[in-house]
Amino acid sequence: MKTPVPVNRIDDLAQDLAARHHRTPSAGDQIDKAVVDADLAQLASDGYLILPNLLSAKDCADIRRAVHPLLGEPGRNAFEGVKTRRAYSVMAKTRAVDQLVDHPRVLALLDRLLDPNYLLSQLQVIDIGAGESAQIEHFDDAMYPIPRPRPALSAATVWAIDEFTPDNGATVVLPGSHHWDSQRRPATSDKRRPAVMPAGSCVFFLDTLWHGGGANTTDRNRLAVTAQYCQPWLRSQEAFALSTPQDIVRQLSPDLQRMLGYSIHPPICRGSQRNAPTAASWPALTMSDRTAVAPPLGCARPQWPAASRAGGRPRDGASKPGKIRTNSPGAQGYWSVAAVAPRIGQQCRDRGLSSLWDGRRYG
Ligand SMILES: O=C(O)CCC(=O)C(=O)O
Repeated sequence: MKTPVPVNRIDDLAQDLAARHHRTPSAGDQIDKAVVDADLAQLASDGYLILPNLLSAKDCADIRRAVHPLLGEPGRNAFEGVKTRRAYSVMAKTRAVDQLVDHPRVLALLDRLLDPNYLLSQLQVIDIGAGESAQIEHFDDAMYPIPRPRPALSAATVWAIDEFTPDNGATVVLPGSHHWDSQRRPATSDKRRPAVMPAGSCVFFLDTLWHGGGANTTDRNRLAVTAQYCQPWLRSQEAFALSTPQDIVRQLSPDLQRMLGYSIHPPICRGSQRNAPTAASWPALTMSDRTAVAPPLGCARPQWPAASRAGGRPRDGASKPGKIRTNSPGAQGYWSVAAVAPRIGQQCRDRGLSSLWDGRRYG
């Protein structure tokens, strides 16, 4: 075990207090840096890129066979798509799409765009039915209420399991729209591009990019799998730690385990009993245990002092509430967006993404 780091100043909290900042080598490490640099340059300018032919025809056929039985009823509204069927909590239901979620080419980008121990936010199968209308255009990290323009807080992949054509519901993207401010909405005059690509390819985009499922004017369905990933300090769209039984988690790659939340964001976010949770160390819980216990599974809910509930930070780990340090940047001990934004901005500049960031909005 590492020696605990001394904490004397507020800046020391950026370190690994729990001495458990587990970083397994990412499968993305195997991708040539020049390839990743080129992909990132295209993302910075257009907000999206197509990664062609990453899966074989056999991979696609296997995925098609595995996910078809998982598809539910058609959607409840025009956004979900009234002729579109989806499957949720897919991690718990099949291993057929793991190879998409931790694909090295995708992880290589995420490793540079997001902070270490980023999370899987959503994993869905989307089968756009014949005759479906175009989906309402949107951007996917809109649920995080931070003004734009700003860096993307999450990123998405949409994998073509069937070929995406201009008329079968290919995802339609609005190039450059990741730069838009919070007020701007798509106009008919804005440029749109259907993500036309062979089966086995994926479109990768920043979640600040406006897009939508395309209209399917053909007489055949369009099958896709979408995986989204978010910063490790945000709430994910799907609750994978609840929906994925631990006997399944134990079978997954280290990348998948950390992305499901078996990881920590320093100093202590998502800890369990002062440690980073590991799939190996957690007891196997039954489904009824899981529904009875709120996350984090099996941990007593800490009784924070009032100042902590008001937004301050505890002095010590999750199992040991203590006095709140009051030398935090905000007037009432809050770690405000204004306080963290310059750090986010610096990270973006370090990663060559300065064009995505206008730090003055929070200044
Ligand atoms: O199916 C697609 O191509 C995109 C779907 C989408 O953007 C969504 O449902 O949020």
